[in-house]
Amino acid sequence: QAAGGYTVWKSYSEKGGIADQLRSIADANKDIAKLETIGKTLQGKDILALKLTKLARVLPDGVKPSVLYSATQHAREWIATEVDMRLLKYLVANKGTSDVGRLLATTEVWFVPVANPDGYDFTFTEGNRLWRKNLRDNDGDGQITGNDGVDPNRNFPTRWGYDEEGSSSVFSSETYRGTGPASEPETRAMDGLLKRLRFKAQVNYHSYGPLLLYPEGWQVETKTADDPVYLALTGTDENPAVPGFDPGVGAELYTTNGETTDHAHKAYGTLAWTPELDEGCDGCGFVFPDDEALVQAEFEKQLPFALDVLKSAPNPSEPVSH
Ligand code: 0X9
Ligand code: ZN
Repeated sequence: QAAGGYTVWKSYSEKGGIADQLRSIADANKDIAKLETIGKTLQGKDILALKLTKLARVLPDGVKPSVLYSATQHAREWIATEVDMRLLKYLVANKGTSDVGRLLATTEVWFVPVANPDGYDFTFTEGNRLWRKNLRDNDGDGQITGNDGVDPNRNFPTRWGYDEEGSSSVFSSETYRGTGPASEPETRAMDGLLKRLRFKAQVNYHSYGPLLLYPEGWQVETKTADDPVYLALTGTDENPAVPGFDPGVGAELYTTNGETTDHAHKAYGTLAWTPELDEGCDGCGFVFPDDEALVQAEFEKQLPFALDVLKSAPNPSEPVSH
């Protein structure tokens, strides 16, 4: 895998990359970490999920209230993976403190820092920095071109293919939905985890915003908008849970169907958010700067909301907010 040359960014599969980092964290923290493969990509890469909780390897999965922090369904949204990894590293580093210790005693914290490893690695190769989708060879010509890839955030079963506005039937579209619900192995891996764990909450990091979106995304007229639990954790326009972020129902931005958080919410009753992280500079868009201080600042900005969601997981009807 061609990669390297960056200060901050690491591909999934390079030496010392995200997959290696997840393996090292799990090996070095056997008391609180368990790594598992939740599926394989089209190219056969392991899609890794890490469970962080006290007695991670002794207790069965899902015995405590569980929260999933997932990232980078869209290959080019590198800041999402970095924020997710820094949250994991923060909890590990602070496992001995009373605050984090209590969270690890009472909840399970799950991480899928790269939901689309094939696509993510592809963006580290020359000329492919802005690739979004997975690496499905739609037209079967044996190469990856503009006709290829399925949007992992349009391939979920809930409202899959509901209309042509919220996803596309055209191979070359950035929102191509695939040939059927959960046609992609990356979707089945994530859906399998969502179904098995029935998470209290999912935070599915994307970029770029700054926005803090929640279901439902397929149409504007949904009652989720008035759900007091969503409102309490998301905050208001005046006082958003993430400073400077615009909170709202996903569909108000634009409609989507077959989208992950709609599926988590509708199929499994999970409270689910899509933070659209900052671009890092005016006009940077999907290319967040390779700058340690800016990346760390973005993580620190996200941390209070991420922790509020975790603290609220045991009793979501009485949400905690910082
Ligand atoms: O289009 C998406 O999948 C997400 N935006 S991104 O720029 N990261 O691709 C937004 C999904 C959130 N839901 C809705 N907007 N309905
Ligand atoms: Zn995205």
